Amino acid sequence: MKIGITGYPTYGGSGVVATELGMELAARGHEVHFISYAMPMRLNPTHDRIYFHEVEVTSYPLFDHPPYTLALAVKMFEVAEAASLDLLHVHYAIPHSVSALLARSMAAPHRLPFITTLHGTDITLVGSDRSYLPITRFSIEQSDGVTAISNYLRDQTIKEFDIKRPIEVIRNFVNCDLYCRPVDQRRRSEWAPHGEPLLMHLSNFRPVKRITDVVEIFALVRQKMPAKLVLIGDGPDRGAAEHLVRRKKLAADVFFLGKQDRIHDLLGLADLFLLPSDLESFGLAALEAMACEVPVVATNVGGLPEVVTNGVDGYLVAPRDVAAAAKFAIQILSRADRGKEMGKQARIDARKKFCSNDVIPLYEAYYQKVLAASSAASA
Ligand code: GMT
Repeated sequence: MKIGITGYPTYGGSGVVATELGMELAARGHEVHFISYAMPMRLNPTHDRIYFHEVEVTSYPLFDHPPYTLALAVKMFEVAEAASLDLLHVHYAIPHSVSALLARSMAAPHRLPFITTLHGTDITLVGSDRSYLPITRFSIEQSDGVTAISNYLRDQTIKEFDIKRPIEVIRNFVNCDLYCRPVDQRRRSEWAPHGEPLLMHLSNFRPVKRITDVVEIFALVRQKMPAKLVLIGDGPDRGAAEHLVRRKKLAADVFFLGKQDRIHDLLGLADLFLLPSDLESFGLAALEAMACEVPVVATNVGGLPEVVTNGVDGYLVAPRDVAAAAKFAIQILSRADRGKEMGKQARIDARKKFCSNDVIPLYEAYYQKVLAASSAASA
């Protein structure tokens, strides 16, 4: 198949899923065209079947806000024509779904079906904001196919937007060959030179991720045992987290790595992964840690219970309950094996449901179903 993929190229789960999906599809023989305003992070165009098309948004003195949605629609249409795309697959409804809808109309009478994958804040925050709700609902209803990354998100979409059409759940995935515990653990000593327990967090540091709670949890752990914390990513709450680290006199124990490309080389160095978000529709970072044999302490919200099994491969606590999160972190890190057994179980659970080898064929089958329905409709 020839597939056009659009997502946010910046640091964030939906962009990561869009990029990894494109690379997996290319590895399976499909031709993949990424269409976006910048080269997606994590895109490693190792296949000659991967193309990147940059959307340039022309500015004009009249435009306070250059119309990216329109420029994207035009680029989608042009790429679809030039490369004879079979379909468009957009990640994150706003504004990608609306651009795809325009591109499909422009392409008529040629068929250009589009699939929208919902990721989370496009529904739970941005999409349900009154100013965006009607157009988000419209573009979901108009899509030729809609998928959600968890049961939670599907149910939430149907409820919030009163959606009548079917939404297919295709869960997020991880490449289980790439994401595994590295045999060579020497890099740990950069942060934990005396073999201290190592806690890790990875996100885009947005308020919903509760980065300051990560620091608070770590501070409680640190009162009980020597330990180190590695924070990967960047975003609006980094300053607040750095300030809290200094206030708690933890600067020698906490490392801010900023944005990193090769996450799979880092996650497997940790003993424990923290994800105390206020909300996660899925929690991709938790899954990536689990695949690397790292147990997770996360919050019991959204789609996280579909990823982490409480008491088996990690623990789930109420949002903002830093004391409970710290209690479980200390419990795991005080064990003789420092959570290694739980980590092994985490990988087993990740492999059971979320390996790309199993999930990518579900997307391929869904593409075929949407293509068949679209050609039947036009016949
Ligand atoms: O909030 C984020 O992390 C960004 C957001 C995105 O769309 O980039 O993430 C959402 O999509 C991820 C990939 O499907 C999910 O793993 C995250 O749980 C989800 N974030 C939220 O629901 C807050």
